[in-house]
Amino acid sequence: MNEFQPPIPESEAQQALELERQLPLTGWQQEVSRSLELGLEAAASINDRTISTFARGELPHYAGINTFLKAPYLEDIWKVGEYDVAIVGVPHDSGTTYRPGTRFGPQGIRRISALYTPYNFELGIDLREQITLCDVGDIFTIPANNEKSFDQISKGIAHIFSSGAFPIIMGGDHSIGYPTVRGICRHLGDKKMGIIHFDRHVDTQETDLDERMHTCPWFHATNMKNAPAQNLVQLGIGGWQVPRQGVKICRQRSTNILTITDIVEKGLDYAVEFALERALDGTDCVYISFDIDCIDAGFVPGTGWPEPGGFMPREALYILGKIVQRAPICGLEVVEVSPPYDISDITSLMATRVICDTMGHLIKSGQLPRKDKPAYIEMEARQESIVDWS
Ligand SMILES: [Mn+2]
Repeated sequence: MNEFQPPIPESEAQQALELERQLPLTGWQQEVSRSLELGLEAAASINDRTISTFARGELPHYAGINTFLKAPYLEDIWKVGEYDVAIVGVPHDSGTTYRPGTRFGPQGIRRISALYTPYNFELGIDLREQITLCDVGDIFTIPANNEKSFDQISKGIAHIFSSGAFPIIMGGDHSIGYPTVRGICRHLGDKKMGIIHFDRHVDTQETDLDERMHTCPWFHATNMKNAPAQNLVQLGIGGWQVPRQGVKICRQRSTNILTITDIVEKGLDYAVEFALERALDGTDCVYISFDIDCIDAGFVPGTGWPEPGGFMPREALYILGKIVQRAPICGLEVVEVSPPYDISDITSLMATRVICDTMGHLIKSGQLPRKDKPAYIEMEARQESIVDWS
């Protein structure tokens, strides 16, 4: 052995230092050239000649127009299939039963996402160098009408999903979980999805306050043949806000629940195995529905129904990351961020972290960038027998 060979990396940190070396800088260089071309070269007194007069890229972080991670705003939705990942906002809070404000969730998440760079140290990935990302803006929701909003959401998500771009949905309250899943199911043909649901609440009752509210998405989603209830995994459930009528449905339909104590006592890796085993049993892909209130209320004050005793952020992020690395993921939604109740944007920041971590792990697992459209996507829309929302 050559005595000058570097030692085998022993820690994640050492590996991370090496991984960074292998990342290209092409995307960054293109961004600089584009900024100088479109935004004028900087004033003569500026020594760093990569700086432009008008901010046109990542820097400075406090400047610029707030798309998610300052990704290009894709106004022409017909071109969404040209991107690996499409971020879409669903500003909807007509399904809330206590604190509203999630209609401002997409804005809040976009705003604080400006704090992030596209590079992650531990993963050794750089979104700017490895995938194409766009922000398609928001779904046109109809305030005070859940059902019309659901139709709009399903139609929008079906369009993004069938294009082949990986859909990342920024809610919005959790009532959107039904129409987002319905949009994906339209293009699953005979294939099936498992749903992995991070939450303190079961969200499985048929109606609440006489409507399909944010306590109800999984009752309706698991009525669809593409999303069986036995493949619904519910992680972090517990506390004093779980409606008994929802618990009854979980029992009847045999959903798969772990409490925080289950996960703490049996371990995070047990939770990962449990989730993968149940969500992938007989299915072709996994949809992740991440309710920000699954995290302990101390970390996420800006949410509709905060509940103490939830996940520590690193626990939830660990489980999420392992699941994304090992399952074919068909979409992600992050819901229940309510900026009017937030403090220092920390709830929105948690949502940003969930979204960025998911993209990072999708890259690590080889699911992104998308070379081919995943086999579970059917271009031909399956006709809904229950309701036509096209
Ligand atoms: Mn919840």
